[in-house]
Amino acid sequence: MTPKRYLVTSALPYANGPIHIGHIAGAYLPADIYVRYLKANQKDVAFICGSDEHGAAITLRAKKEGKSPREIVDFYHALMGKAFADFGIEFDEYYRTSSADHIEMSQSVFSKLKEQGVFETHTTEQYFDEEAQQFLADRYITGTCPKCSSEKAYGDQCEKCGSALSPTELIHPVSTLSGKAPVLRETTHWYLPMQNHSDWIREFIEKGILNGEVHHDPNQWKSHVVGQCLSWVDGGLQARAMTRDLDWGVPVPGEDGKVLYVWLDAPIGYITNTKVWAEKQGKNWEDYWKNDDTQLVHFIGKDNIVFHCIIFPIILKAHGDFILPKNVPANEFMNLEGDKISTSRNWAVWLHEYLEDFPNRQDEMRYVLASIMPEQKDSEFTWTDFKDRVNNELADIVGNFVNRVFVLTHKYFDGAVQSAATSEFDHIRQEALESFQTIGQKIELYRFREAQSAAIQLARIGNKLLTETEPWKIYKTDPEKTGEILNICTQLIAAMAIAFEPFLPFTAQKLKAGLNWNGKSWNELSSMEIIPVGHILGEMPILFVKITDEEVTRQQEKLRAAQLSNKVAEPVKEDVSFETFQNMDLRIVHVLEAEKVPKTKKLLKLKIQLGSEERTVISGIAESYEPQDLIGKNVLYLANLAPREIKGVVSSGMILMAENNKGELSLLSPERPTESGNCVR
Ligand code: B3M
Ligand code: ZN
Repeated sequence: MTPKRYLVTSALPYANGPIHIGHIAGAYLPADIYVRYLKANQKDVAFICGSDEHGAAITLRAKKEGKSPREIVDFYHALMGKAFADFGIEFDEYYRTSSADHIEMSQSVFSKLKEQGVFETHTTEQYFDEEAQQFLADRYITGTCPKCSSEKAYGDQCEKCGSALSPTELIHPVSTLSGKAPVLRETTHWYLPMQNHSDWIREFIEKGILNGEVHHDPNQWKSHVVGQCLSWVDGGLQARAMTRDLDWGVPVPGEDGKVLYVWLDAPIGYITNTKVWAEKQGKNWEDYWKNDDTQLVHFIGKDNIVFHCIIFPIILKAHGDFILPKNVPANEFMNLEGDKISTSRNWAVWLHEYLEDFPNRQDEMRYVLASIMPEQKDSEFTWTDFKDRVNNELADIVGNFVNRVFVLTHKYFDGAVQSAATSEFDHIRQEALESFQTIGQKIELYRFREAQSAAIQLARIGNKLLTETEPWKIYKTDPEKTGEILNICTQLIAAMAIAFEPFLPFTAQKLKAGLNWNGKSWNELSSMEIIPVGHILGEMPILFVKITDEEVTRQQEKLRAAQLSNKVAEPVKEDVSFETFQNMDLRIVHVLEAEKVPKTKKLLKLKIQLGSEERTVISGIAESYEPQDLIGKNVLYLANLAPREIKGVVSSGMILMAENNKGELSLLSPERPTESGNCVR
């Protein structure tokens, strides 16, 4: 069934920081390409996004900057909206979840769910920060992950191993507000009993069946998306709280001091923002959300899969009025110069800064990001690769081809398109048409890398023709054939002007302007006779200026400088007396033996020498050192830490280590020869 209309969404970015190129490659550029293609084919499309302005992401940022949540969201909403627009990501609506429209929409969805008995209420004990007088959910609480032992797990998720967590599962929980250990207190919340929905969710994901009918083709979904969803369902769905004890968020109707869980209100933002858009357009928003002949597609990054493929679909279906997504083509992650992109570590290329540093060069970045889009697995952006792709592909292939055709046509024929009446170049026409068709097919399969590469193929075909026929050599003897070759090349440029629109919209405009031609819509291109004989070409500007080595170095240096300036040391703990310090018995000890502790990843068992005494100590350094690297070293040791039993071994004292930002450990050794057992003071 061909859809009557399309509703395309991109994840609503948190309004707590600027947009970086990882976001763009993940959820915004693929959606923009898809939508531009649909619009070029005159489809009825709504492209919906907006800022996600609730949740701990916002309030914690506000606290850090000493501002109110309102100030934070106002600032970043404006910054992100402008960066998207300047980069040519053309949403039909970019609205906000702190708006009155959204509060009304989410409250009405919540109330209907509540009336229909979709939720359960549970009174449970939850962590509470007595100093901050606040319950601690989600990012308000950190601790050790029960699954992978990462010490930086949040109350909702461990970023290291990806497990979904609840605060009470954390080992050694700590409040991110006060840094203190929290206490337990009773509170009542509305829960979504997801376990009651596992059967139909499994059928929906695995077979594409909804209410006993075919809903979508599950083979068109990416395998990593289906895999992640099924492993959630297999792991057993659980009741999940849909409300929070906070004061920033959508108020729970009729309840003081409680707001909706941000992951309940944020996806409803897609509905609010569609309604806001439709009303401005004089359209009926309900056609987009309540009609089965609408194709709903969510573009997101892989960390949002469970919310869009399991939790939100449960909400939509339980509500009863709404359609479910036909596809969720989530992307994996794009890394940057060998490391994970991170807002908190300031390891990112910020979109608004790219636009300042490279004015009017949106398409260069769009091109590179689409070329390395993490469609099936993680990928990596580096500035040297950026330079290579822009220079060798955009400038040398696309720019050079277009330039040669314009120069020659102006030189030999005063810019007039000549006739191409023979069938000598039919194979070129054929090849070009096939490439053109491939673009559409690949876009419809969400394979944007291959689609863009098919678009560039049009220029490759043209370059090859020029190289093989060398029209500049035959003009004197065969001007007719020269004219014919340039005609074919001009038709290729016209095809590029259409085909580039989804990927390189700024270049597509320049091509049309240079061709002196308004363009045609996608589906009008059925032959390679696009520009009529006798048509006069205009002037074509240089399409792509090469990226210099200096520009690359400047960007690399900028990255490292930003990361350093961002480095804020952990706050220093409260003062202690000299006596307290003196109570710690610090020594230099000699490592005699080292071996791995079986069935653990992190632990080594060391035998150390302290003067004439030998001791055993378990140390969590196995991820940073091999046992043989330690033997024979003199290291810093806390000798009077009370012995503890770890994995059945009594461990005495503790080896002291320094930790870097990546969690790698470094032993501390004396600078000059020092005997084992010597004191440190
Ligand atoms: N704001 C999470 C994120 O930015 C979240 C997406 C909401 S989509 C409804 O990764
Ligand atoms: Zn973990």
